[in-house]
Amino acid sequence: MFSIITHNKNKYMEIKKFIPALRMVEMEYPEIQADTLEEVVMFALQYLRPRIEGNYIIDDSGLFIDALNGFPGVYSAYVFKTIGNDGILRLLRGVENRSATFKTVIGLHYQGENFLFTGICRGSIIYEMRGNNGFGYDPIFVPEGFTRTFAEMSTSEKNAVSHRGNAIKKMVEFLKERDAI
Ligand code: ITT
Repeated sequence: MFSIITHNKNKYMEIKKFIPALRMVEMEYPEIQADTLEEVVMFALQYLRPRIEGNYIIDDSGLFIDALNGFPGVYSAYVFKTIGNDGILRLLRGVENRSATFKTVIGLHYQGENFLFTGICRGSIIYEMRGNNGFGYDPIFVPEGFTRTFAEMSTSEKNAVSHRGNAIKKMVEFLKERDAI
């Protein structure tokens, strides 16, 4: 049995495509202020250990914009809540370098031990919002080699190239090697 601890239904639906038996648990956990997603995830995994039965996963992701020296990065959730996609587009007004990287760190607690799996997706921030699928920064992000935003893709199309998809594929390989799924 695997649980994902999150409040984000979209995230759950993306990961469930790879692990159909996954269960969503909406429990609060502290997201510490740290310089890396890895530290945030490690702290949360340890915090949850006495509070969750069985194997569980958490996902912490962020959008790192080159021209903003990696901002919003570890602050992506707060920035999305405060200034949103409109705010990011405003910050990038007149900026030519639109390159950005999405990164996901998945923390897995499996049979008493913690493991991290990382995935990235390079791409660029476009000049307006496009598409209604997905969530968060999806309407302003076009992955490298594509012309559509993540918000203009199906969940399967996004999973094939996304930061989260890349992290999950590593975790799935790990679990298959152990006959866990
Ligand atoms: P949790 O309950 O799992 O923490 P969250 O939505 O707060 O859900 P994160 O902290 O991982 O998730 O995400 C940081 C921000 O980045 C948040 O505003 C998300 O909407 C956004 N984000 C994360 N993954 C994304 C993706 O695949 N596409 C677009 N935006 C994403």
